[in-house]
Amino acid sequence: MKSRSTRRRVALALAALLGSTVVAGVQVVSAAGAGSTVAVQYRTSASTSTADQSEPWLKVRNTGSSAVQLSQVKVRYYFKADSASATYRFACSWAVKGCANITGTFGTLSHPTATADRYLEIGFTSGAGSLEPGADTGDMQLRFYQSNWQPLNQADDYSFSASQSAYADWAEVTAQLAGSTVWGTAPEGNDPGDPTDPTDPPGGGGQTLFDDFDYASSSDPSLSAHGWNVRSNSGGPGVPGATWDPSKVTFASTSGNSVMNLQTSTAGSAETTRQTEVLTRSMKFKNGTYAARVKFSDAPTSGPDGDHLVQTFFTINDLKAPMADDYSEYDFEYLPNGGWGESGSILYTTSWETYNPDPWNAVNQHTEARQSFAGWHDLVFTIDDSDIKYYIDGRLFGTHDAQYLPERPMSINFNQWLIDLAGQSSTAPRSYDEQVDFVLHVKDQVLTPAQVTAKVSAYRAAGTTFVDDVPAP
Ligand SMILES: [Ca+2]
Ligand SMILES: [Ca+2]
Ligand SMILES: [Ca+2]
Repeated sequence: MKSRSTRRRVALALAALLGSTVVAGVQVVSAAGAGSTVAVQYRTSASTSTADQSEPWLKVRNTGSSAVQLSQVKVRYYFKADSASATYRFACSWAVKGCANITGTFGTLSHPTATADRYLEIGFTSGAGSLEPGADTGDMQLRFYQSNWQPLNQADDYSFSASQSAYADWAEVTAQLAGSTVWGTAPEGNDPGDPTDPTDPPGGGGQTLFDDFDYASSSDPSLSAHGWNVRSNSGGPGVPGATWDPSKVTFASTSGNSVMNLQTSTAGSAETTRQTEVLTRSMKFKNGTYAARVKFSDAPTSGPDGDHLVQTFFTINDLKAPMADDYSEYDFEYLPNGGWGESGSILYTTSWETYNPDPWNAVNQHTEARQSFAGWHDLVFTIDDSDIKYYIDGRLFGTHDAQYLPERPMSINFNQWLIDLAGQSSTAPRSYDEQVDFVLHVKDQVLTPAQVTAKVSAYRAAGTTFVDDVPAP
């Protein structure tokens, strides 16, 4: 174990947020109460046996006696794939609750039948809100199609009915509420809540956040609907008086893959310094696997080099009191130009028990490498009940001890900021980029880096750019 007293605090980023309205936006979702249940209505607007796309339109209705948080509801529509290798894409044409609040992912049944070997699972983000007793979601005009745009055969699909031209209760789809099946009949042997289902992970967990960062801009409503906050409130870490600028978080696509860019710039003064941060609004992430593909850079995109830049991927919660032991933080921090007393490129991974802001006292364990990490890297860390492991590009980078395990859930964050303005004294403008391709979290499961890669590949093959079924704490 080492403590570094020279380090400034990434933690201050969240400490500053806690004073703002952001925390008020954190969803508090209780488990579904007794007597909570829903019904699902179905109709289709594509009734032909062979169609360019399947159009299952759905409504979810609260038939219980207490309010239902839609983020706890999952609806499955079962179908027979057109071939073993067929992949499908989900789309939402229109929905009363807002298409940005509706997710669609595809799964494979563990016990395929003559009419079903796949399913489309519809979920809701926290932005979809709740349903009072008797209320329904209104129209959800959904569709899915083969990724290669070849026609699909609906006649052999378990949940399909050509004659269902108006909404009515439909038991050939299932609904889960907080993990329990409360509506419909799954194809035999495939009840989504069946504890013997071999696709259910042993020991629980497995709920996943995956985001390929496919957005138009930092003000894209989907970005917020998917739970992200692009920071604008002032405060640490970094140069005192610097601006956290949401407009410097941008998105660009190459070969169909969208990448998020965090740009940090300065012309040598606090007034001209622009820092960037993107973080989940919810602190709901604790044990499990965390992964991101991140591009670090050693040089500015323009202007003179040398600033004490920090490029990061980390999880964190709030320090409730100096040295409170239920504080938790896990960092990848890359300093391309040194800082914190270092003179060259250095990468830190750091696991925190707690700290005292004043006088500064850090209780943490870290692993460091003094070399360039410019370019794309697969960053993974895992947290279970015994230790914290950090991996870079599939190679174990550091293992940290059980005394640094988290006590409470955290947010997931990316930021890029300047430790100080001492690395380059010029007043010429310069700017630096940190890019993020995707982020993945799998709750309560330790995945190998190869399993992370396979999971991301599977989401991409299915056309899924976002999913989040990690329950609120
Ligand atoms: Ca079919
Ligand atoms: Ca991406
Ligand atoms: Ca702690």
